[in-house]
Formats: sequence, C-alpha cells, structure tokens
Amino acid sequence: MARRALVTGITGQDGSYLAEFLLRRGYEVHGIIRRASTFNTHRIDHLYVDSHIRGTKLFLHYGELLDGARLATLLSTVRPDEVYHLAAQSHVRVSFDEPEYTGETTGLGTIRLLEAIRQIGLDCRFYQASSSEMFGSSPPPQNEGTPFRPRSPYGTAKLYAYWTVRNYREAYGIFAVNGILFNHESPRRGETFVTRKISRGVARIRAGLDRHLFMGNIDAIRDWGYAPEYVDGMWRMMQAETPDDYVLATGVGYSVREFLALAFEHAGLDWTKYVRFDERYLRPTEVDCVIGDAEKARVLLGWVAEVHAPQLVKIMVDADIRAVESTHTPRIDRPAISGWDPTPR
Ligand code: NAP
Ligand code: F7E
Repeated sequence: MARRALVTGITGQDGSYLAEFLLRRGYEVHGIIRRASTFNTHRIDHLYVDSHIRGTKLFLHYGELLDGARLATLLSTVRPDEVYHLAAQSHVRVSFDEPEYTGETTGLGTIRLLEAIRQIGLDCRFYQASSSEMFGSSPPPQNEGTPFRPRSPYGTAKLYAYWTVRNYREAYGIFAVNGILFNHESPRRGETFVTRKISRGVARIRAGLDRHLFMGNIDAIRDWGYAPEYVDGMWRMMQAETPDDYVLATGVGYSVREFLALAFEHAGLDWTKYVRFDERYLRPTEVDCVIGDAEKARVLLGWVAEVHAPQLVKIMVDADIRAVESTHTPRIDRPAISGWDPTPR
C-alpha cells in the first residue's frame, strides 16, 4: 500500500515542491486548497491529473485553516499516514497589517489540526512549518537551543504553533515535529518576498519593462537556501525514529544589499543605478540578522544544504529572465498603446 500524505498549503512554494517529492517516492498525496474566484493552483498544475484517470496519485480538496470542522472531516476521510502542515499567512510585513488574521491562521490553524487528530484518534505523523522568524532578535548563529525572541505578529503566531506541537507531543504522544526552517527560495517563491522581488525586478529592468526597483531595509541579513532541498529535510524529519525539532539552514548569511549586487551583476547591470528606497517596505520591528546552525540535522538526518545564495541568485534570475522573455515582446517592438503609462509600479 502506498503511504498517504495530507499537505496543507500545497499551492504554495514549499507545498508544490513537497508534492513533487512525495509523488516521486510513490506516496498518494492529498492537498488542501482554498476556494478562490481565480485559479490559485499554477504551482501544481503540472502535477495534477484528472481524478477519473486510473492511477492518479494527487487529490485536491477544498479547505481553510479557519474552518476546524472541515479540517476534521478531511483528516477522518483521507486518513493520512503523514500530515505536512505548510499553510499559513506567511508574509512577515503583511502580518503587521493583519495581526489578528495571522494569529487565527498561522497560530491557531496548527491547534485545529492537532486537536482534530487527537479527537479522531488518528495514528499519523505531523510536520509543523516552524520558522527562523521565531528567533527574532536573538543573535546568530541560531540553533534548536537558542532562545526565541520574535519581532512580528507572524513570529509570535509561529511560536504559539511551535509550543502547541511540543505540547501535543508530550501530552498525547503524537509524533509531531517542528522544522525550524531558515529562509528558502526558488523561482516559485511568492513575488513579494525579497529574493523573488529582486530576481523579477532585475529581469524586468533588463527587458526595459521597469526603470527602478523600490526596496526597504537592505541591511538585513538572511540565510537563504534552495527550497527543493528543504522539503527533503522535512520528509527526513518525518521518517526519524522519534519525533524531534530541527533547524534547516545553509549556515551562511548575506545582506539584502549583497543579494541585490549579485542579482544585478548576473544580468550585467550595476544595482546602484536602479535601486531606490521606499519606506513602505520597512517593518515596525525588524529581524536584523538570522544565520542558522543546522548541525543537528546534518548529524541525525544526514541533511546538508548544497545550494548557497550565489548559486541561488543565478537560478532565480535566469528563471525570471526566461519568464519575461517568453511573455513580453521587447518594448522597442511594442505597438503604441493609447494612455500607456511607463511609470514603474
Ligand atoms: P507560501 O508560498 O506563502 O504558501 C502558503 C500556503 O498556505 C499557500 O498554499 C496558501 O494558499 C496557503 N494558505 C494561506 N492561508 C491559508 C488559509 N487560511 N487556509 C488554507 N490555506 C492557506 O509559503 P511557503 O514559502 O511555501 O512556506 C510554507 C510554510 O513554511 C509556511 O507555513 C511558512 O510560514 C513556513 N516557512 C517558510 C519559510 C520560507 O522561507 N519559505 C521559512 C520558514 C517557514 P493560497 O495559494 O491559496 O494563498
Ligand atoms: O524579507 C528585507 C525585509 O519578506 C527578507 C518568510 O518566508 O522567511 C520569510 O520572511 C528581508 C527582511 O522574508 C524589502 O525587511 C528589504 O529583512 O523576503 P522577506 P522574511 O521576512 O525573512 C521566514 C523564515 C519565514 O518564515 C517567512 O514565512 O528583506 N527587505 N526590502 C524586503 N522584504 C520584502 N519582502 N520587500 C522589500 O522590498
């Protein structure tokens, strides 16, 4: 019998790579998607095969983290062996605008799932997408023993979920793990996260579609890895003999400024000519520097990040250049459009 996984957040960056990873390993994969008036499955469309076709291994179900009854129904009908809980309001800047919604989804979503598992008496393993944002102002390098000092509603919501996982593990013996993942990126990264904003901005400026890229705090330092490698780490945590918590990171930090320089340089451009400051992208409180120590994952799971920021930049910029070239005619060839406004967005 194929193992069965339930993935929340399957339409997101990590969910799409994890679904690919699990399908390759022969899993039957069930994903929870949100009902929307527009299509939101573009990251997994290449994996989806009509469920009327025999042998289909990917099944999608409507669901929502705010709706505990629906989550319980899905858990009791799908009866997964492994639950990967990746869904969240995952944008830190947005969490300052929508703190209550972020708490409801990113924080309480986890307890809704764990409590349903407990009530149903489901024998399954549970992965929680915890985050380096929980470390906040604790100085680097950060590992599993570093004190948590979150600096955003997103960080505090993730910390609530982190402790919920530990509590359900200790109180009820549920196999529940926290993957404390540092930033991981890819060409599938959401377009408003800084790495993708930069790679997309570089591609558009190179093509003559934009003139400037507006940025916030470029002194912040992050430990950026490559998302496909991190979903492998999630799976390894779930195969361990006993449930535990693990940091996944590259161990090397770069500033946003350095990422900008590398990205523009890869496209043959000088970043200082194009980048402008816009205070809209600042946060009320910032996490200045996170650099992870993933030694525990290396020793116990055999997991190591191979792709570091300089290679990641090239992967992302190349992908965005290809995307721009395939969807836009160069500006010089554009027909004149009345009312066309060349002001950059
Ligand atoms: P992402 O691209 O923003 O994807 C988030 C997913 O959650 C999407 O599928 C989204 O659905 C779904 N979602 C959001 N709100 C929901 C709700 N109320 N009900 C049901 N589904 C909802 O995030 P990601 O980068 O893949 O990250 C995956 C998880 O890891 C998140 O929990 C994130 O907080 C955490 N994390 C990420 C990183 C990182 O660097 N990427 C690091 C540490 C932890 P729609 O597509 O419909 O919006
Ligand atoms: O910002 C600075 C910004 O939004 C990185 C999420 O996946 O990783 C992510 O959270 C840094 C911050 O990611 C802009 O102030 C400057 O210091 O790409 P980000 P994040 O906040 O680190 C963690 C681990 C998660 O768990 C989260 O889910 O870049 N920055 N200028 C900017 N950031 C953005 N977004 N846009 C700017 O214009």
